Parts: sequence; C-alpha cells; structure tokens
Amino acid sequence: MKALKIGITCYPTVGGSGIVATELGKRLAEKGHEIHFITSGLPFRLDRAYTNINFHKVEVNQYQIFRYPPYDLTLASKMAEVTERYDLDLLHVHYAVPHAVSAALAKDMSGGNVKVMTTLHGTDITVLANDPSLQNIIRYGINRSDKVTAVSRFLVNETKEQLDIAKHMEPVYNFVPPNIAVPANQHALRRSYDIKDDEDVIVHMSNFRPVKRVEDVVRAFRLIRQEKRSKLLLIGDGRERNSIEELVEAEGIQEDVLFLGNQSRIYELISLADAMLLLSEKESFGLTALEAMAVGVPVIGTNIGGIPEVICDGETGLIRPVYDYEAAAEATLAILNDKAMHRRMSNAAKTRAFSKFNSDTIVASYEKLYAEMLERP
Ligand code: GMT
Repeated sequence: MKALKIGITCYPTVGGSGIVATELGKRLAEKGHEIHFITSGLPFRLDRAYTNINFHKVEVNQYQIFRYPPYDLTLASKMAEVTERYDLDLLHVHYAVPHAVSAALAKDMSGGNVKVMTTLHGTDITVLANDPSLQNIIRYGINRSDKVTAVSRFLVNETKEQLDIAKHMEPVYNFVPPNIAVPANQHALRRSYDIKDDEDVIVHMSNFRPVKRVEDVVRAFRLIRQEKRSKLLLIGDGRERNSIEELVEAEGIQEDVLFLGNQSRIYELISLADAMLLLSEKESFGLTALEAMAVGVPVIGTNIGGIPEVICDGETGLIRPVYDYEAAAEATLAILNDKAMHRRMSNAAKTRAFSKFNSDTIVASYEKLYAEMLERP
C-alpha cells in the first residue's frame, strides 16, 4: 500500500494501550509509513531513533485561571497543527475520551479532510461509560470517528450495549512482536532474585488498580505456597501497591513475594515464571496474558471480559471464575504438578501467541482498515 502520514495519540506512560499504540507506530514506520506521535510525553516503548517517526509534545499547562489543565483542548490544537503542517492522512487515536473527542475537534479545525480512527481499549467503556456525566461524550467521540476498532469481541459487544451504538466496530486484537529474545539460561537471573532451584515461580504483572484483584493473586499464592516451594513475582506499580504489601505481611509470606515495580525487560522476567496469574474483574483483553503466552508461560485467568479470547481454557492455560482465588490456586497447582501438562500448555501458548496475535497480521489488518477509511469520501 502507499506510504501514509499517520498521527498517533495514546497515553504514553506504562500501560497496555500505550504499549500497543507505540509498537504499532514502530511497525508501521518499519513498513515505510511516516508516523507522528502526538502525545503528552515521549512514549516509553520508543526505545530508539527512527528517521520516519516524529514526536510532537502536547503541552499540559497549569494556568492559574484554569482549575484543571485543558489537556483535551491543547491536544486538539496540536493535532490540528500537525495535521496541517505535515498534511496527515489520518489520526489514529487510542481511547474514546478524550482522544477521539479531541480528534473530532482537530478534524474540524484543520478543514475536515483528515480521517480519524479510534481504537477502544477498555476502561472508557467498561468503567467510564457507566458514568452518566461521560456517556454522551464517549458516544459522540465514537460516532464522530471514521472507523472504530476494539481490542476484543467482548469490547465491541460491550460498547454497543452500554452506549447503544449502531456503528460498525471492528475487533482487532492486540499483538506481540515476532522476535522476542529471552536468554536460554535464566540461572543467573533466578539467583539474583534468590530463587532456589526447587522453587516454582508465579508471576503477576499489572498497574495495581482495584480491577486487577491483586489481593486474589496474593491469596491464591498463599495457598499454592502451602503445597509447593514457590516465589511470587509482582511486576508493576500503582495505587493499591501499599495495601498489597500490607496484605503480604499480614499473610506472613513476605519472604516469598518480590515486588519488582515497573520494569522494562519484561519478557526476560516473565520467562522466569512457571505460570502467570491474571485474576482481574474487568479486562477487555489482557495484554500481559499474551506477553506471558509469547514466552511459553501458561496463564490462569478469570472468566471475564476478553480474557477467554486470549487464553484457550485447557490448552494454553486455565480459566476460573472471577473472585474464586481458591479455584485459581488449585488450577495453578494442577499445572505445576503435571510436567507433561505444563510442557503441552507452554508450547500451545507460544504457538497461539504467534499465530493468532502475530504483529505482522495485526498491523496488516490496521493498514487494510486505514485503506478502506481513506477510500471513502
Ligand atoms: O488495564 C489497565 O488498567 C490499563 C489499560 C490501558 O489503557 O493500557 O489496559 C486496557 O488496554 C489494554 C491494551 O489494549 C488491555 O490489554 C487491557 O485489558 C485494558 N484494561 C482493561 O480493560 C481494564
């Protein structure tokens, strides 16, 4: 396809949507498109210089006259400026609020030719769409977009139901890069975390929001640890971290729970694990589950949102009812205690990650949708 000029807006900080948007921009740039990140900070996965990737910083100023910084407006203004200066073909925004709304404004401000694609990632639908003060503006952002995608079938259906939207929305799954390198021998890394040879490793990675149910992960681990010598690696940070640290102390398992905070070399760390726990009560996709599968780690997940579209129950991991940490612990032990099952699931997880969620296929799907969008007047 012809090389396009694409503006990408996302939250640039740690988080699945920022990762997906940045990786998408990188892959598109490798394919010859000209990419303009229009964001409030440099996307954290933009780890090296690319000649055809530009970064345009959105100012988030705190003027005394404003009680709250007008991010949505400065973003719209920057999007319009970049659209005009670089003659962008399209703006691809991640999240309906405020990004799709800012893009609609930018489109109007810059003469109406630029196309807008919005990708829904979850929170604006599963949490914010329940808030009557935001429903109308979310619906507006979606309806004003030329194309809308969501990261799972669950999220497409949820958006239609919650917001009563008739517009066609395309499910486009998140993806992993094909060339994930992890050291074949992880002994040194295990030793550096004081993980003994006879210990199993369970990992959980999230932003420690209440919806992630990290307390269920800790409680499940306590039960696993009663049966097997094991360590729990907690990767990530967020507002519940302190209360989780308190829970770990109250359970008396602090020796075996490692809080690693935010990390950049996540594949290396995840691949230390024998299983991942993702016990969220809301999750439109579950990128961390896919990242674990990509390095052959079976995932025990909950039966909510898009998780069952990522984990194949009984094949690449096990799905158990949300809030039932005892069932999650039993499922984890079943995998850890059966080496043949573990090996089978590990291989199946890798195969599924690279066949169904392959970056080449998913990026090509986005390109096809861009082309369709640009063909329409
Ligand atoms: O899960 C979060 O709290 C972060 C959020 C984000 O904006 O990155 O994640 C959402 O988008 C990810 C990428 O598409 C999905 O993998 C997560 O499932 C989704 N989170 C929720 O639905 C809660």
